[in-house]
Amino acid sequence: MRVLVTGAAGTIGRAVTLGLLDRGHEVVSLDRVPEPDGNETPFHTVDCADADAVAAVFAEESLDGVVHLAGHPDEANLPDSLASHVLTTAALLDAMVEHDVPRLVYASSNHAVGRTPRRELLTVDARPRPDTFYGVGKVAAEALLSLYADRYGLDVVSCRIGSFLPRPETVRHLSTWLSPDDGVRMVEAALTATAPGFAVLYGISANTRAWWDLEPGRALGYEPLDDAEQFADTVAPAAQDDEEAAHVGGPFATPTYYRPALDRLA
Ligand code: 15L
Repeated sequence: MRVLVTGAAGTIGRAVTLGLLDRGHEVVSLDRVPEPDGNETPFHTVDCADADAVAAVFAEESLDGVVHLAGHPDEANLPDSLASHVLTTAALLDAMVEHDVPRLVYASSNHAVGRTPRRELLTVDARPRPDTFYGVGKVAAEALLSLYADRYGLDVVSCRIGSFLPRPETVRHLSTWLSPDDGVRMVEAALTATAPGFAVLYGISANTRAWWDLEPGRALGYEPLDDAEQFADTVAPAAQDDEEAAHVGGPFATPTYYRPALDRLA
């Protein structure tokens, strides 16, 4: 497939780009930062929230799908969160409709359901329950994906990613880790699954202590091979572990987590 990867210069973007190239796909890269040294793909320096600039990329490139990874990966105020996650997604979806690009894989986040109290394995049917404005942005972006799947027949897979890291660093990560190799497996499965319509999966590795249901991903062909448990001996317990285990969003769901839009009320 010939795939546009947004956020291609970021941590997940670099891993996914190399992984897709290794697996025989072609990648067209897009990021708002300049082309990184060593990049070997066509590269567009474009802010995804700029709908005209996004449309120009689609007019120039022939594409089979989009992997939308761009977006500020942390809490921000509400307008910035909506621009970063919702406006960027809308610009891409509109361009896809206009240019008949049928498939989008979206980097959503566990923080779309992060305020869910952590009890039994969380399914994809859980109600949207964001823990931050970041999570609100992801919920709203998923709503847009659903709208465009229903209205225009696009195939869209929303991957609620856990903790994408070289290796787990905290006790929570032993449940939420997504290894770089599994991240590539996840994206490729979501790109190639037969007619998913609008689908959601949890983007984690096959962690022994997983908090989220892997079956929706498996139904789309995502078979994770790594398990954070192999690193359990290297992860030291910390004072905040219990608090981080209270809700699935971990630190983002704790009472003291940074809340920029409320600063002026303090
Ligand atoms: C995310 O969605 C964030 O982008 C990342 O910074 C981590 O906080 C991760 O979730 C997580 O929950 O560990």
